[in-house]
Amino acid sequence: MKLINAKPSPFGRKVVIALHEKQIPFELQWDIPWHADTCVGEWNPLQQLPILIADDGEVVYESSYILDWLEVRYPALPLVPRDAESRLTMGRFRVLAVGVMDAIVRINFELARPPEQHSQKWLARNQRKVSGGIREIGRLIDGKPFAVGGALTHADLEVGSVLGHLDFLIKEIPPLASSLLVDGGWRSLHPCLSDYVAGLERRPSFQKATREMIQIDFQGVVG
Ligand SMILES: N[C@@H](CCC(=O)N[C@@H](CS)C(=O)NCC(=O)O)C(=O)O
Repeated sequence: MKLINAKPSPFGRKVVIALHEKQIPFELQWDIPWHADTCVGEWNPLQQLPILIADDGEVVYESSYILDWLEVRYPALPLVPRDAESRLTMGRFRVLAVGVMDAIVRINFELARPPEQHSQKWLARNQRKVSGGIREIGRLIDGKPFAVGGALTHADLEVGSVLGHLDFLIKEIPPLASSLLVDGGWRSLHPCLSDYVAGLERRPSFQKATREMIQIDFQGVVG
């Protein structure tokens, strides 16, 4: 199967981690969805990466849905708990992680506009979502090594791909740093978060899912 992915996408990273955890061989193709020569329109009506193309030609997009699809088609080495209550808890982590990442994307594009067009109200609203979501993730994890039960699940992939991305974003996209350091930054929002993320990042699957910053013309997208 082939994964079309963007650098340095946290959305793509969770899919890469799932593929490694489930020991599914795959080919990686890089694309820049923000640039005019992107291939996304060919495969995904929503024009976003990651996109997974199965060996039989089936095209699957939207990172959380790709995780679900992989679990159904490749049930070995499961990343979803069996009991329904645990699956519901897993879904709550997904909601929080996706909500935080979506708010970060909105902040990023707001800041890509000329400074005189920045809406401080909109930035503050989205910063509250980032801090609130991360604080709640920390409260729910509360010192445990895994978000749900005693093993790695989609909840850890969802949360880990976002929290594990924050230091990277602060370093690589300087305009984002001040928004992501509001309230003292993600580590200050709950005392358990640093250790939780460090534990995930030690896993071979997370280490193999490396990140690299590339030049992206965000201004060109919103300008
Ligand atoms: N909800 C989507 C978000 C994916 C996403 O935003 N991908 C970025 C690359 S990191 C993208 O392709 N953006 C292009 C666009 O939104 O037009 C998912 O989870 O797959």
